[in-house]
Amino acid sequence: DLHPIRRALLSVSDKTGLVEAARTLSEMGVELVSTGGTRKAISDAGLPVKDISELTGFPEMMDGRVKTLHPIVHGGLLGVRDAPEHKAAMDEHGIGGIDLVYVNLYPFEQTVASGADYETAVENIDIGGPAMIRSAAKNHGYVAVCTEPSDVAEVLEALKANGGKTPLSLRKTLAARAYARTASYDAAISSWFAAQLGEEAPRRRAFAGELVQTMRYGENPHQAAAFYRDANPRVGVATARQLQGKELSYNNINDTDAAFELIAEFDPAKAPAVAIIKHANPCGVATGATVLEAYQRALACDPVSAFGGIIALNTRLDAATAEKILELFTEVVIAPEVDDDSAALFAKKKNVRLLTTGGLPDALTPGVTFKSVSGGFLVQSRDTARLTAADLKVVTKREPTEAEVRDMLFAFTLAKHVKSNAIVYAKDGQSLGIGAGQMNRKDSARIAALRAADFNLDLTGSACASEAFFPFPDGLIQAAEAGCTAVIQPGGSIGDQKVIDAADERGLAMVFTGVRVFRH
Ligand code: 93A
Repeated sequence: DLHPIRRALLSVSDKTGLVEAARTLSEMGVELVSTGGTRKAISDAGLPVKDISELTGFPEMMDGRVKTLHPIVHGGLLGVRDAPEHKAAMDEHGIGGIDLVYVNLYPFEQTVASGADYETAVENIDIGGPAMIRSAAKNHGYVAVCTEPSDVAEVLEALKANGGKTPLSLRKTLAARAYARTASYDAAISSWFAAQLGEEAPRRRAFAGELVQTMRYGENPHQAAAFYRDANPRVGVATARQLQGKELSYNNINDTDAAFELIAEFDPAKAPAVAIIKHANPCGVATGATVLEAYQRALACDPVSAFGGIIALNTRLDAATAEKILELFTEVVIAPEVDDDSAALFAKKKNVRLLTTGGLPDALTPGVTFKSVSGGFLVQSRDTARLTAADLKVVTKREPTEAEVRDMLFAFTLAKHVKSNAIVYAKDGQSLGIGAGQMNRKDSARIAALRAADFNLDLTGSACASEAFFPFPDGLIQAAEAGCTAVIQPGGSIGDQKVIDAADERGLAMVFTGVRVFRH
């Protein structure tokens, strides 16, 4: 199972630690072969190294696009040393075996992240590098493949421990890592292309994430968990900076994401807005003249559920608000920015996690969402539905007032972020009752009204949003009895006429959106 390393091929974009590794290999009597820039770095350090052109008899050409794509290289990587036929081919064509490959790729991910133009991104798609990595990994029976400095360190250690040879077990581990690297590299390229095409439909593209954090546990303590960031992440919980507090848990991240995605619906240029989230559902959302007022109005919706919640702001956290927030037990606070005074106040409560994002995600940016199912996962484009007054179709005899239209749009925006079946009562930019996750719409309407009553919130003249159509009048009647005067819902049920009649009988104004915003 032990295989000696006589010849190593080094071709790296990131040259950190290269010379040290090359020196150690050289001292062990390993022959070094390299591509242009890598060879120069090694020979500049005074170490013997052959240029790959000497092996292939071809110069690097086409701006380096073709430098290692040659049978001399790939034969040397793929040849099965113990197979007589392979050996004969190697001898006949003067192909020498290559026993170690160290390749790190053109930095496609970093290039794209730095906002490079299209041509630069394309030029940074490495072809020869992944080809060598994949050839070497396939032939792991004889070849050790490294794609990171830590891989090289492991190989060097193994060489020292085994008299210049690598064990098969290590070569297998390295091969598994190598294919993970080429897979995530190609996935990054694929998703970049999809983004270039403005392709909303998540069909026929690959996905990959970069590991951000492994957690002590998942949704429950007996479940293992990890957190990955997209290859091209947008502003959000995956790119947020944690200023203080305990490590984020799986549930923290899930809830913080729900909170921040919701609050990003509200333009800070129009008004400060605050959302409080529990179990990925909002328990209070409001705008206000100040951040503090927005927070207090959000909290008023359900101060009981807010205990242990997640708070998201669409604007900078100020000291007055920070002080109020800290009166309550809160798991996470996330905001685009935090002023120094608030940071100082938070520092006194070390356990509260405080995150800043530097901005708000654009709620309309195309993207994808995932959901796991047994044996697979579902992928869909993210819900970027956004309605304006012009999208609403009045279906009742009574037209809504301007204030009712504003309340309805606000309530429907919240309903998009509440687990189905969702009913939201709201007025003047404040949620007054939220009914989430019930198996029938009438119960959601009832629970939303019960909550409002619990906290002495008056639903008279409020708007009611339903994220999907009312199949029967019962849910709407429930809302009318609670005091709502305006109803917003998608429409489209065969029961629509009955629901419209029930609204007319009660003097309600009702609009259809034509857009459903389920969330499960
Ligand atoms: O342009 S390539 O796709 N064509 C090749 O034949 C090739 N061979 C190695 N890119 C190629 N490489 C890459 O060059 C390696 O993956 C590595 O990232 C880089 C090292 O180039 P240099 O040694 O000139 O700095």
